[in-house]
Amino acid sequence: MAEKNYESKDIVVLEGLDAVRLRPGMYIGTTSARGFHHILWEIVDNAIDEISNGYGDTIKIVLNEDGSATVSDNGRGIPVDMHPTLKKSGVEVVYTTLHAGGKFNNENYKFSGGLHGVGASVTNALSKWCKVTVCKNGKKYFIEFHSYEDENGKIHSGVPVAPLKEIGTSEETGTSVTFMPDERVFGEQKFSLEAIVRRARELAFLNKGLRIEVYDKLTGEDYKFHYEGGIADFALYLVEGKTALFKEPLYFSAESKVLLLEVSIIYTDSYTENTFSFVNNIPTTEGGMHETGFKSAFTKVFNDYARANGFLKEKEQNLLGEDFREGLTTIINVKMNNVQFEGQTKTKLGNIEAKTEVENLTLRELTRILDDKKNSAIAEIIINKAKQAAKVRLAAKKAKELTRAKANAENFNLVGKLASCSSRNREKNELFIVEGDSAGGSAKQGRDRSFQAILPLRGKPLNAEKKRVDQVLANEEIRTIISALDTGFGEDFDLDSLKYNKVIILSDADQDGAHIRAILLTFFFRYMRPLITDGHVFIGLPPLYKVYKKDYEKYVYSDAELPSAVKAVGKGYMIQRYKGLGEMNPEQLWETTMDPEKRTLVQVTIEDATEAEKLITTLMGDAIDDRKAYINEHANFDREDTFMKDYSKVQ
Ligand code: 1YM
Repeated sequence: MAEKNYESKDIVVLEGLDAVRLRPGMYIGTTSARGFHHILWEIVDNAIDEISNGYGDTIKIVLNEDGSATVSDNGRGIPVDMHPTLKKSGVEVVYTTLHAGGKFNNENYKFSGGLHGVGASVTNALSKWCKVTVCKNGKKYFIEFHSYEDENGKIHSGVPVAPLKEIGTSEETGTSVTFMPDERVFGEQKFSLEAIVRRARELAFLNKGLRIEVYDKLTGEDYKFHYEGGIADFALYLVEGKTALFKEPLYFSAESKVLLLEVSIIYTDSYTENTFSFVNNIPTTEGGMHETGFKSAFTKVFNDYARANGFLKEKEQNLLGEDFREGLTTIINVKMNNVQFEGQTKTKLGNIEAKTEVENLTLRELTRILDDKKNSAIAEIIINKAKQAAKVRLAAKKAKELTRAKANAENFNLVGKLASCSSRNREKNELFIVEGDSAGGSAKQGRDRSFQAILPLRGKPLNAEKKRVDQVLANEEIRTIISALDTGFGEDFDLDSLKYNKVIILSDADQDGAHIRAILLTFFFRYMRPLITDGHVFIGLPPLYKVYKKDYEKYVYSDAELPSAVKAVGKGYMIQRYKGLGEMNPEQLWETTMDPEKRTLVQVTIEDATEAEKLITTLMGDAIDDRKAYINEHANFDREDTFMKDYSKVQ
């Protein structure tokens, strides 16, 4: 791309800053953890844009001891010359004007990243102070902004303390920004190293060649990410611990007038499909036009190849998309302008043109790849796998029909297990899936039978990660769950038929309990995903201890809370430790774990689909050693086990 000169006069001004403090939610969605981190990513986005445009290669993120964060890059440095009409330096304009930036002047930016594209000024507006250093033209420049309260109690945010000032010389070029999120906006929050590292890694995968470093001054931990293979490396990362069917992912990148497309494809011997798509570095969890276009091209190219090369006989039917996608991990990375996000969580690409563009580019590129003789072995592996999947699909269909007939016959049996509730109010009804018959018995007696149903699980339900659909279905515990929920599963899953608004897993606070929980979540993740994404799945937290005296008792839900409970109960206290749910009598179970007024539920969410996917693979997949290491490292049965942390937020 031809280099364009850029000057401060090119900055387009669309709106003032004032509104941001007043309604932070309008600009960053929320002031909870997500919004708190969002203001960091706004700064990082600018650095990524600079590097994507071909200037510099490294971004450093430092978490400082005082709670502020520093982001720096080695690009050209934000323009420092005077904006002709605003009479301010480029840096000041960028940090004090909403929507300031070349981003709105398509000639200068090709495709720019960023979620809301609200820009660095929002970070400044929501910070207590913000300091920017620019190295450019052999010189070093500095400006500081602060947010202060005037004598009338009005807060003025992001105000320059002084104009941009030359403070020295420098051989280098680049921008460095340090900001302190304002606790008047965010309350007391800290940056999460884990979340930042995870996103930094993702950004390094999505932007081939980019170096991104994260350093936590408090702990001394540091991380460096750099992937020459980009999303091809991402695909390999995602299938770590699984058995890949070929070594190097299939990869292509292509460009049209409308968009830039990059795809990588790898297969494993598993039976599930994983598509991860991104638009302008943002995960499009709900898919959208780009995914639709890709899928239709993918199926067509492979069917055509299969026909042309004798893998499909004339009288044989075409294979289905789902046949080709069994065991497939795909990453689709799109960069384009004027994106429209839709869907419940605004993570679905709505631009219609993206469908045909991605479809055409994929048709062209995949055909080219398959026509290359050195890929014929891979093509054969993929087609044979799809043919096998088609066979199983037909067999599973038969098995399903059989199971349905059988399930009807066995309904009597199921009714015996499931203690259903009397109300038909789906909005209020709850289903408790309870580990073990004895806890199940207590739960049945302790519950409010008007809206709480109990399903005791006898054995461990089988591991849903490893088995094919027909095998999953053959398992009695799983079938029981499916019939109880009444939603069907897999492709047939229908959320509208769900009989319970909350599905609550109650298992013991030990290794077995964690395993059962993981198995159930894996099953829901694989075969009833909307149940999770729509927020119907919860984990119930039974207490670990009771601290009591003659006429006073207190339940304790974590080891951390124990000392304060002991203090509260006072002299002469006694402690009972609950090893399992079964040790509680019905009243206790109701009071501590089931009563909506008093209980704590952890809602299971999929915050980060790629991470969830990896976690599921590690916990449930083949690589036993990985799993052991993972469990040993993370599983802390003091309510903090990572399985819950990664999936959940406490309600
Ligand atoms: C640590 C954060 O903001 N880097 C950064 C930002 C800009 C430039 C370079 C830049 C862009 C352009 C020309 C251009 C920005 N400039 C603007 C604006 N790092 C960080 N590095 N020269 C320098 O877009 O053509 C907004 S961001 F608007 F001033 F051009």
